[in-house]
Amino acid sequence: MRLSSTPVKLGAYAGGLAVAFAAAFTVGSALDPVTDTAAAAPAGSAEHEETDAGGHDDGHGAADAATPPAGLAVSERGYTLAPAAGSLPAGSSVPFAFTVTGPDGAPVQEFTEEHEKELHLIVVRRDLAGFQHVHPARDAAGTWSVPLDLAQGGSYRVFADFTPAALGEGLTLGTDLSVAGDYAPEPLPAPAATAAVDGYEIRLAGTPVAGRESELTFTVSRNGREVTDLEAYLGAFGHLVSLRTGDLAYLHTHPAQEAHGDETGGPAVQFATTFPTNGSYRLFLDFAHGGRVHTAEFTVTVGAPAAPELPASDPAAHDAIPHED
Ligand SMILES: [Cu+2]
Repeated sequence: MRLSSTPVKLGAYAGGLAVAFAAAFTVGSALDPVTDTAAAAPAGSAEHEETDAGGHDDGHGAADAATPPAGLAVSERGYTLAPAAGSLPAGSSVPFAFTVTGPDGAPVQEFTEEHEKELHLIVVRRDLAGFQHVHPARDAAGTWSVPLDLAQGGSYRVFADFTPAALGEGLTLGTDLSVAGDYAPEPLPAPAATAAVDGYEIRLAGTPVAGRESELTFTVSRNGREVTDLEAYLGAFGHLVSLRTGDLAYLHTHPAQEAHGDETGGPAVQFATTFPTNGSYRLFLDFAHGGRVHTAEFTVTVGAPAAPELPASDPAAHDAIPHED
């Protein structure tokens, strides 16, 4: 990862890009590169600074009380993520099989597609290295299978993100997967406003706060030029998975703007994400360009004391953001 040594003010720049996103986002001087390296404030402190005039969040909102973060449970609402094996040999293409069992104990056979797939599988080692976002195939008996890159040993976390047709709501279940072999845990990279992957540079702007929607803008460049022909991937120009360090609580966010077929977009992709608490998060941005999917990774500190509040002048714009899960 290439680190930006000089904080760059992106406010005016991002404001210009925002035209394409109509009025759904408040973009402007509040956007600063995410470069905070200061220690996080005590957990929960942001709750008591809630001044949103929208009135839909009393400071103990759905993000951190009524609805626990996703991905922490192997079983929820009668549905269970059941891997065929809890440990696998190391290898660069290891078959992984599992079922999702329903309230009747049988493998679920009917799913509702979300973002063009019945089930999204996210795999990451517990030290947040080795991120994979794959789409398993389901057989007639309801068993899902997909090859995983498990070349390095260690303890992996597997997240299955799906909507059982009978439930009509999305679930993300998580389970651990042990891979035998040498394990050299990687330290969490420091927070940075830029990330490099596959020859692309991605800049992140935004001011993440806990307990309510934070707007994050990723801008994709290549060879110093902004990429304006990002490709649609699974119904959007980007997919964002955020994992909380410590317990790997899971947040999956899609942009408000949908994208299909041969539509192109960029260079900016905007997300409204609700981080449940203060803390460090690892963000994984999937985007498609050149016929391939690329994943940019960022470490973000939520709740750094220096983080400015979003402007309170336009609560309607906040409420207009339609898509966040
Ligand atoms: Cu997916």
